[in-house]
Amino acid sequence: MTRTVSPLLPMEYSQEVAAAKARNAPIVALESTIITHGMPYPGNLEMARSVEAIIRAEGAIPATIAVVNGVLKIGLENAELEALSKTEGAMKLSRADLAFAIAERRTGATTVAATMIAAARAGIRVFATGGIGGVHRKAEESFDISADLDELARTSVIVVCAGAKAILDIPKTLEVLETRGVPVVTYDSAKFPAFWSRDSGLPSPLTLNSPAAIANFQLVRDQLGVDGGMLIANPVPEENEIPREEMEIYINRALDNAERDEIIGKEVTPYLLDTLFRLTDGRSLATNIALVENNARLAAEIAVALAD
Ligand code: PSU
Ligand code: MN
Repeated sequence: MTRTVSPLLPMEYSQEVAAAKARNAPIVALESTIITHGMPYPGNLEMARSVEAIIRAEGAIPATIAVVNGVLKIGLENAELEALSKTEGAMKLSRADLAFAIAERRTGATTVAATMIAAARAGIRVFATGGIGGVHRKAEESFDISADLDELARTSVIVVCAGAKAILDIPKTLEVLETRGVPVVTYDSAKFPAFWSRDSGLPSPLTLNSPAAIANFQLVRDQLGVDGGMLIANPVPEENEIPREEMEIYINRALDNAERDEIIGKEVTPYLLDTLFRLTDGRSLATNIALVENNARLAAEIAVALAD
């Protein structure tokens, strides 16, 4: 499906991404909410830089996506990345408000949903992140279901993550993905991973064991005319894992705090992530960085395989 887009959209490629597009090189998109709302400074900047370096080492080009003063950036120059990592009060942008930030010349970080929209618009097919948003625990009362899930259903980008955080209701998250026709493929394991831990206790709907097999699956979806995204779950490396039982104690405390402080809407996820970093004394941050790096590597391999 092709869409007509305004030639006036203020969208800019970084020098590196523009060059990669010109020679049809593999590109991996990266989100920026993880930088502004997902991790504290300076760990966020270290993570963002090392993830970009890993993608380059695998033979692909990184494109960190954000809105800076109303310009949709596809790839950030070094100084822009550093500035964003220190920005306080950046908007957290999803499908509902990505265009708002551009129209109103604001600065904002893109969530998984908004990054997918921008990546598709820029012709980038693969995207690496840490964890996706999903169905929150007690969603039957709060109705809190991330727009990431709907975006996965409608926008044709491959999203590589480490599963879903147990701050979410993982069974309900998988149910919604199934209903909306999103393939959930765990890399090299039959178990769906839960971010800090390699096993959520749930089987993975699908499993594939190589980047080439993932690229081939996507090719067949294209040939069939099945659009929409695909979720690749990449289990955190064993040496960086934090056991599920241990995290559950902290998660319950973070959820209690969120309820007590009456946190709602898009504040919920950043609040929970921040509380968990503090409760685990930064240990969850080290794991978080390791798993994003691991996802960047796999995403780059998939992008290279798709280009072949
Ligand atoms: N989950 C994580 N880390 C993150 C996020 C989610 O483990 O950084 C961020 C991502 O940008 C994701 C967004 O797209 O939070 C989801 O927010 P919400 O639940 O408000 O849709
Ligand atoms: Mn939400």
